[in-house]
Amino acid sequence: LISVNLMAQQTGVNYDEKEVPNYKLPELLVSKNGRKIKNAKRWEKIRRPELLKLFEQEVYGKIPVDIEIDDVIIHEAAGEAFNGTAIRRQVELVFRKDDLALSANLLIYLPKDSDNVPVFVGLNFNGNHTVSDDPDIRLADSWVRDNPSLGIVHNQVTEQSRGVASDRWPIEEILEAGYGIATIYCGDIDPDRDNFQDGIHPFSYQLGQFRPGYDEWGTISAWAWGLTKAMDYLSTDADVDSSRVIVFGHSRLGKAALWAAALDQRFAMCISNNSGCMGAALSRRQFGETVGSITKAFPHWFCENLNKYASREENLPVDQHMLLALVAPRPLYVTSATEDLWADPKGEFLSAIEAGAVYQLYGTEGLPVNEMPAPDSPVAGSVGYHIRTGKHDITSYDWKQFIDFANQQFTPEQ
Ligand code: GTR
Repeated sequence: LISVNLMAQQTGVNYDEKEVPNYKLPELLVSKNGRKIKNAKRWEKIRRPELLKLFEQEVYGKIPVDIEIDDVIIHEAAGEAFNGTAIRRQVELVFRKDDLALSANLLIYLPKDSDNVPVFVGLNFNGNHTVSDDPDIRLADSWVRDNPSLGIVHNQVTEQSRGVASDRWPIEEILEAGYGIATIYCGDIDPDRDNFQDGIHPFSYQLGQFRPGYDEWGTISAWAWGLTKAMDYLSTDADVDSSRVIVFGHSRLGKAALWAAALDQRFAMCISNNSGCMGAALSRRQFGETVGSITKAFPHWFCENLNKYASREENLPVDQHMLLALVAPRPLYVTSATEDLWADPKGEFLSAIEAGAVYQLYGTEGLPVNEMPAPDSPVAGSVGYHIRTGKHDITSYDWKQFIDFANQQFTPEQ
């Protein structure tokens, strides 16, 4: 708490519920020309496309070109993993345009001897080889932010970083529960730095263009695009049940997961873990991270248009409950953590509540509560939520809830 208060003093960040401004959310179920959206059909025909477009133009930036997978290189089709209980598949997705080439390396684990497997898919922060101690995972070779304590210097990983994120990836538990898991290093798609000459962005440039247009893709849109390409591959993989692919992500990668689920309705379910500002949290609350602070610290994440709303959240034509609503009617799970005030837990919860209005158009309940549940007490309808005790992170506790939620949603009712 002391450090949180200090931070608030130093930077003018608000962590006081009493200082949350009075705000009015933009109407989820009224169209641009004032029409009330009363059923799922109108939502799909009128309001959903309007909102998708607003998020494209004003927040994440539209993906300006269709880029298809040009080549699939199977480095390993069915390597033995986890003492023979699972198979490991390593697939390089290659994209080409003129003299440009980009490789996204997809690592997949599937329970051994099963078919039609539902799969969790999400990006990772520092390379596929960080998610497990498994010595056979190929090392990332794209740009990675330096981190000498992990042996990452000159923006290249070494063996030293193998398995460093394994706490966040309880792969054996996931496999035991009957799910597969697939991941790509986010930097394979677009390195997480304010540079538009690397990653996938140059594939969309006209001659003489050096950065995306003001309404074109930032890094989060690029990552979301990468997730849709993972989905392209997974839907060709005979061992995967492509009707049960769950897109998930933590923090900045949770923002990307939500945006991917909004853009691509092939994802059957979405999990947002501690995604915070410009993820699940309501921007108008201006609690913790704000549009001003995020666009200053991470100018490359969004389209340039978002800068107009720094300290002007009330002018945003959308708020983040609308992003969550774009996932409907597919199941959605949102998490917060008690010490993750920067991500505004209450704003994440309220946003999930508000999105329920669209789930109701489809005859499901959304979140079945009105009040924020106590820590470590998950609640779930077609929208699920928990606030975990602890800090900004994704833990085995979180994963256990995701698995329970997926089991619940994927089991046909008797
Ligand atoms: C923070 C950023 C958050 C969140 C987080 C993360 O620095 O302000 O929006 O994305 O990084 O990705 O861990």
